[in-house]
Amino acid sequence: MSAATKQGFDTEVRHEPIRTSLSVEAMKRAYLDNLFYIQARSPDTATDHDRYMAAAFTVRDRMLERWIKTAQTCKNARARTVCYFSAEYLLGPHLQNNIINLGIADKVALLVDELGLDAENIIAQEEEPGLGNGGLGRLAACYLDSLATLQIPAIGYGIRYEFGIFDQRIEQGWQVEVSDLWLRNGNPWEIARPKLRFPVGFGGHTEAYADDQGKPRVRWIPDLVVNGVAHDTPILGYQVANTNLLRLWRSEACTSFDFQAFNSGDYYGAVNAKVIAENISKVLYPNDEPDAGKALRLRQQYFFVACSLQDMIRLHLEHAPSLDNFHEKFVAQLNDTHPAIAVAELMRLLLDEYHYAWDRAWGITRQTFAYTNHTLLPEALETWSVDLFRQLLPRHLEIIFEINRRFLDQMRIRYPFDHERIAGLSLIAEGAEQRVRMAHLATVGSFAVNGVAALHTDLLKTTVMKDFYELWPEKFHNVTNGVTPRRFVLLSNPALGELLNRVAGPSWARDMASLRSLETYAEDAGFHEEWQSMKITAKRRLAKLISQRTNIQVDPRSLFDIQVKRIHEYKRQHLNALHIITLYEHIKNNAQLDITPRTFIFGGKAAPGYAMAKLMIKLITSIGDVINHDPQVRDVLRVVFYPDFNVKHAQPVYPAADLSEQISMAGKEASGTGNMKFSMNGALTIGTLDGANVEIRDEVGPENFFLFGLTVDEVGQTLNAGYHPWEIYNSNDQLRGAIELIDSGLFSHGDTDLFRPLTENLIHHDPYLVLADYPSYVDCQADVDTAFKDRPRWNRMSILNVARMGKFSSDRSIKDYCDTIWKIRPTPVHICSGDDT
Ligand code: NBG
Repeated sequence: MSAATKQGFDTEVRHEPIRTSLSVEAMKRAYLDNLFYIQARSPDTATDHDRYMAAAFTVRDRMLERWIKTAQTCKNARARTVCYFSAEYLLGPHLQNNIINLGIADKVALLVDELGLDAENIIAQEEEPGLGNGGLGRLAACYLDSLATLQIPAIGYGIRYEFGIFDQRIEQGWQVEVSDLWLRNGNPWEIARPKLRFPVGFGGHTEAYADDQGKPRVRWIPDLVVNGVAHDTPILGYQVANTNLLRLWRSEACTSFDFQAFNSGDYYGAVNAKVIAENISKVLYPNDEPDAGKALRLRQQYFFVACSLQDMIRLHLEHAPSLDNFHEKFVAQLNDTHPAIAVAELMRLLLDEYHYAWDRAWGITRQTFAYTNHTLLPEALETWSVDLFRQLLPRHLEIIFEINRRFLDQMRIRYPFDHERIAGLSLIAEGAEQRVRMAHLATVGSFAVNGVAALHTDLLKTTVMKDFYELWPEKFHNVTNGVTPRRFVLLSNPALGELLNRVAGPSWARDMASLRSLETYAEDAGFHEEWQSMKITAKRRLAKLISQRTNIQVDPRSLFDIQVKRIHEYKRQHLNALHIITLYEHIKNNAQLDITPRTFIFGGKAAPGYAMAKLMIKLITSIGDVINHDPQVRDVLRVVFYPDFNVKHAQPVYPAADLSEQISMAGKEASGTGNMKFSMNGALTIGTLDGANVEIRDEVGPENFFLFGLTVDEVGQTLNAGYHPWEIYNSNDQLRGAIELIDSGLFSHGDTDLFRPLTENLIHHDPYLVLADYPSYVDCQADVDTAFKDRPRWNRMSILNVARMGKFSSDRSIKDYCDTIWKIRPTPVHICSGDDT
């Protein structure tokens, strides 16, 4: 018997039931114990935050055995493991999600009742970890949920930012950024592992030397070394025991003071190194920021990748004698190019630390990584200046140059004299300043590359990655994004969840394809009534939140027309705004008009340095100010900017939507995932043929989707033919009227200049074809108006949307990754204790 078993640490031995049992009685006692022994409070002195902490620890306790057992099971099975490398995870609050995944929601409801707790207030205490910007980070979080649910051995690796995405306040209609102090009250979900730390070097120089056998080697002598300390969060699957690991790294100075500097009286100099080291994991970069001063971001990328690879190697060498088969035990999925430096780092480790020959090292490296591309926007394709690289990561630059040299040598044989093609394939962009192309590094260093929706993957193959696709067609895959129905239906929309449990059976939440059975109710009048009452309940809930958070009163019977996502010109919130102004003018000019009352709801953050996006927010809030106070229109139109859009605030939004705005210029939105969340909750989409909209429309049927706008091909033709937005402006009275109204100062207290940068840009440049798509958008919105008046038709369309959304569960996406890219199979985990009474 091992020492651990004797001491009762072995997980096979039954734990104190109070910490593991799922019975109401045990959980009640555990909650009170935690309140007392962890928070040091009695029930009558506890604050809501104390109650939240006690509840969180009660739930967390019930996950730990599952977590430890998962690690053991996967270790014993020597299971192939996927390591998801992502600089962002937009997890959202944990408490309710874990309750749902544990399958104890009903029991918790009883407990809350028996103890007379206010569940809403307790839940509201949780600060969400906003460790991401938007879709990309949220996708990573959905994938963690599905990986655990599908029982796939997986580790999520990333950065434990001390400050996540900023909180957004709206002051006088403008966005104001407030720092996100998410850790200030403690984080009950994470377990710090102070002993699990790895050194990470920066800067310095490299040296050639001969090893014991006289072989030429290189070593890197960094001039700064920081430590990465592991912080672990358990990720529980839905109604399975499998509980995966999310391991986030926090940076720390290697020694807390430079004593020499300190003794010589340079106190500030002495703490400086500590400050520099700790800055690395200090703050998440908002995307869409201008390039300047992003050296810290490159540091962040290298920092988390270097820690993660060392951790994987440590795990591997616990069982294996060497790294020869590293790539058989691990696959590392690069979530966009942010972790692409991992390719060079693994090469460095294999060459310099483990003394592999180049070809072996390259073989292992290329079979370890797979790369997901998330954008075609040229400004979002990462490149780093060679000079910066040389300063920060001199050894990696050498390795990248060598990878490139060998790669281009092969290409010159394959494409003799095709200099243009070779320059296009090169990992280095030449020009006034040489730059490292991270997407190229990721592509050359991976065994698979994928886009995130069918259209996006096709565009990758034919545009930015064309030469690579021609070279290695078998390397390219499509994996259409998905979202987790646990958080975005069960948790966000409990009424719909219950309805679906009843008509499709409770297994729908892990088998969303089974929702097809809902189709039989599409014409059922009784079911329509239930459907509509579920929707109106969700709309009332959102209306109440809107009133509390913005002081704007909205009518739940009006059509809720919602656009929530990052604010960006390509996403075209201004197209939506122009439509609102058009309706406003119609009503002003024709009081008798029979327009379906609508509430327009916007939400989303603008990057702090993106002036145009911030002006778009100001425009929306300003339109709202005028419309919401105008007695002539306020009964028909309302405009709301719902501040600080994050996961927590998003959850009540999707269930309340009638109409989902997915109106990007075709070819620009790689996939979109909000589009899926809306549709799953019974909203109908008005959208262009962009990203996953294309597939959503294919699934739900064109008759259940409001399509408008130019296609990708038409966008190309329009731009090639020489696009002149002012011609459209001059020839379309409605459009001109709307833009003139903005310029008149009506929405800006007479200030005719405020919105000029926006309107001038539209009239003279309009890079995202807002004006070109405006007529078809307005027409399509008129169809929406008519459809909404025909309630049986609308209900039918809404039901069919939900019934046909199976494809967009992140479970399907993860299955695709497992089958086509990772070649990983489930490893089910079983636990012995934790009675289910
Ligand atoms: C975003 C795309 C979205 C897509 C998400 C997730 C980046 C770089 N890309 O369209 O803009 O849904 O990734 O794949 O954030």
